Amino acid sequence: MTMSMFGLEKLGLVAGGLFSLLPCACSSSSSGGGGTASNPPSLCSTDMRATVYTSNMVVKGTTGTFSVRLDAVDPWPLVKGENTLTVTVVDAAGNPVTDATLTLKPFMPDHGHGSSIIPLVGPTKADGSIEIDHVNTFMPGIWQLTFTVTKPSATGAQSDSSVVTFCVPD
Ligand SMILES: [Cu+2]
Repeated sequence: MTMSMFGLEKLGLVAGGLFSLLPCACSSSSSGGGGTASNPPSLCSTDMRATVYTSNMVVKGTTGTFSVRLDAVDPWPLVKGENTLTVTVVDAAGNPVTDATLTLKPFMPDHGHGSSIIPLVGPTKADGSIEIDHVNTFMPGIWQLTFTVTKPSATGAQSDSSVVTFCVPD
């Protein structure tokens, strides 16, 4: 009786030894990947050139004469296809400029091409805001949006350009 119990105990120890080895072999193969299955990082989250839109963000002009305030980007993030921006040209003090002309040119620096669809710049409203339709970012990836502002003046036109870099997700 005592001998057989001792025998079972021995068997149990042997079995326990085996089981303590098996989970080790098992866990090293099953949790080798870190345990969490994550989606591959998106195109835009890994590109450090991409700017994330924030409400009323101001894109400074290269000469500091005029800047472009992005009042709305619809939709955000930009989609492959048609987008609408609402912008306001502002002077160095941040005040709206209502008598300037504005153009917008989308460009993909990685592919060296723009968009054949010219963005439609609407009239300047009383508050200075301008709606720009048909901002056609038709491919996923980095797009540079270049705003060019020209303001007529008796002493010669003033101009400036602002560039913002957005990423269009796949
Ligand atoms: Cu492209």
